[in-house]
Amino acid sequence: MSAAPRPRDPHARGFALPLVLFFLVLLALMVAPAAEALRSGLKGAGATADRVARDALLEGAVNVRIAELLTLQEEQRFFQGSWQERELAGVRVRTRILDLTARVNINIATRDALERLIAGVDERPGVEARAPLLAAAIVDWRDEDHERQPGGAEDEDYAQAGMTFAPADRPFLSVDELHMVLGMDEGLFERLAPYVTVSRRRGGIGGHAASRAVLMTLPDFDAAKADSLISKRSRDPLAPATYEGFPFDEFAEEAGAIFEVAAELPGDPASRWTADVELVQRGSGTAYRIVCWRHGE
Ligand SMILES: [Ca+2]
Repeated sequence: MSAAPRPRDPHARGFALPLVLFFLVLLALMVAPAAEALRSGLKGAGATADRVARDALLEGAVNVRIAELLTLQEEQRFFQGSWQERELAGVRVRTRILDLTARVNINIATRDALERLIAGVDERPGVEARAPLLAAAIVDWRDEDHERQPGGAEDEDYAQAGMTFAPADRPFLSVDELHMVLGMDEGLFERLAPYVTVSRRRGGIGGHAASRAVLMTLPDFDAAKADSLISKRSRDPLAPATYEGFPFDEFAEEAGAIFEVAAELPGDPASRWTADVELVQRGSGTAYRIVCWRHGE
């Protein structure tokens, strides 16, 4: 069900803004030495010091974008994950914010949804046979029981495959944990990772930010419907994301509340720092919680 609208304090933003501006100034002071170190190339200081300075700058850039998120009302938080380039303390950085309802929660998605996602992102031959098996193995990894899903994999299958570990039988703790699922290979993991998350508490998909592959995990959604919605969205990103009465509201109760915020140096995706961030309404203000940090592409 859609979340009930929360009462708003008309002074909430006015109260929060000075605090956020103070936070931004503080961050600028924190990232300035890192930026100066990067600009000067840390001559003679070595690669490790360079990396520390770069990481401090990029973590600062992520925090700046989080601070900006806090200044927005919930209905203003439309972020589809497009990269923006900007200067931070004299260094060019790229940042992006993505509403995580654009990603499939692998801890809650149904076997059918996982199968549709895998079939949609893996274009290699044999995917029709591979997708249902892997979707079942993902569900077996996270479910508490040892009953094999049709085509799935439980303890004995891992043992037979020569693995020294068995399914965790609890929710995935990270997207990287998908690597351990029987049948997962690096090629598929790399195709799948940009479309999945473990940071959300609920399972739905948000119509205003989800990509084509993710929209097509929804029941009764096909390529034509997904393309139609994406085209409508590109004409007016702030329009309510609906498609012929499809009840996105019921699926996306977390929309505008949980985000992936990333920063990297231009042309260097390996430098990327990413935080999954949950915003929580607290009284007249907005609090936030960083669910996890990740480094790398
Ligand atoms: Ca299991």
